[in-house]
Amino acid sequence: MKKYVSLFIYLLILSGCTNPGGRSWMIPVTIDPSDLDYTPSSMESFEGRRQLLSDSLSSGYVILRSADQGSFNRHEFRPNNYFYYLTGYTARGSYAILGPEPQATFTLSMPPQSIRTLIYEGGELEEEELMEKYGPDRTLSYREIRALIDSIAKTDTVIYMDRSDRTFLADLQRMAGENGAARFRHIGELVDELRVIKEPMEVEFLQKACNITAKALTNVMKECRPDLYEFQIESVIEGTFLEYGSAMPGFNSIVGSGPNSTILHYEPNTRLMEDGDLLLMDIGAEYGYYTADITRTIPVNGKFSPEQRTIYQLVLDAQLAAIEQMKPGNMFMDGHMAAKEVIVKGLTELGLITDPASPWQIKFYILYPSSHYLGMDVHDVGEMGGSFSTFMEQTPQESQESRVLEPGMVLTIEPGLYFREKGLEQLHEIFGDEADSLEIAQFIKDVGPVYEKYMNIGVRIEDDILITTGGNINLSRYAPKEIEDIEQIMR
Ligand SMILES: [Mn+2]
Repeated sequence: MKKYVSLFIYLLILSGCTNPGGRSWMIPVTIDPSDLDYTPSSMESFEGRRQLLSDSLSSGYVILRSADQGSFNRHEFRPNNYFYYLTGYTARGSYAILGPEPQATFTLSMPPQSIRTLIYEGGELEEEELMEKYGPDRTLSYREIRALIDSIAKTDTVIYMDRSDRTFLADLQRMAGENGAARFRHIGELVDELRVIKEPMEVEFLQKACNITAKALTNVMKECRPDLYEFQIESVIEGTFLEYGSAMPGFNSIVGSGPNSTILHYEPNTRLMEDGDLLLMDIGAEYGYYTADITRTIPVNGKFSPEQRTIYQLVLDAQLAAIEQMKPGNMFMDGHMAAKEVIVKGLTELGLITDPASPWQIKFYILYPSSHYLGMDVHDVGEMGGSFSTFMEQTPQESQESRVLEPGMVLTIEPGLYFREKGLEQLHEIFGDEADSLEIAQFIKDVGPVYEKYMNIGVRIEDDILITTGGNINLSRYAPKEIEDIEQIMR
């Protein structure tokens, strides 16, 4: 029976059903950690990835380890993304080596075991089970694989490893010694392109991560009221994640109210919320090592003020225009450009921009490119066809040099507007090189009285979009974002 339920959900995803479930906001999320089980079909996926990799690994080795520096600031242990992507194995303190053709081999090490680890962490798989489940050509003990890595590092071969794992890089360099000629290159060169196009299994994890996150957001909408602390909202969010089997957030939850809603990466979450505040939540549950990244902005007291409503609707219109552009054949930055056009027009009509052709006036409000890839990393790996600064300088009229969208990509779209209290005062400092001070002074004089009305309003609306052959599917469609829906749930 369960098989058919998940089949049905999958068909729903494939058919691009965007009905958010009607007025009751039924979010299809179940407590079912068995969907994380490592099965023969997931084993095929991991095998397929290693096969693709070995095709491009002409000579040289891939050496990865399951734990990295970055894991230490997580709430719970999780394996290194590259290690997991290629092995499916999640034990702490394990190594994988992929050797070059013709005798391409996949070596996996048993994690170090002692009576102490048995007592504190429990036992790991026996060698036989490891072989059967993860399909390495051979397994080695921790000591044996360290010795093998040491001997490979001392040759003059190319070694692909995760260069963001600084500790392991230093470790390898030390093994190579002063005369070592081994060249350490980033594994991303071989793997990032594979990670850009998501397989059905990856999409299912992302969909579930999004559904759990949507559930958390609607729970907040029901619980939110003035005189709660931001961390109490954070506890509703992360409590919901845990409730549905998400071990931890994919990144630190941003829960900013009032003035904090204007701080892009606000994280302390310690303020007492007041009547009349907006609350901005940029959050993501992680499921099966894939993370959602959804932002919703709501009125703390359940009803948008006229000023909040104006800015909110403008950002929402921009976001909807952007999502329409997210289809195969269009460019990675087309969504951002569409959002930018709507926002610049809206701000001009409101009297917040005096010259819609002025690059610095636009950059004063539009602070970042609105899209990034999403996957195992919240800012997932992969070539976007341009850099932050080139994307920021482009105008909608200019030819866009970002990358063509393809089915299977998952990217976010997150336009926002932030009226920092001291925003206008900072103009000379930010744009002193681009605009002359008389021009800036005139802008402050013209815009100041309007800007004041919107002070401390920060609005960001972020969805996670899967590009399909026919267009796109909004994976975060179950998180309400229309004004009337939010106000109805908060009533
Ligand atoms: Mn994001």
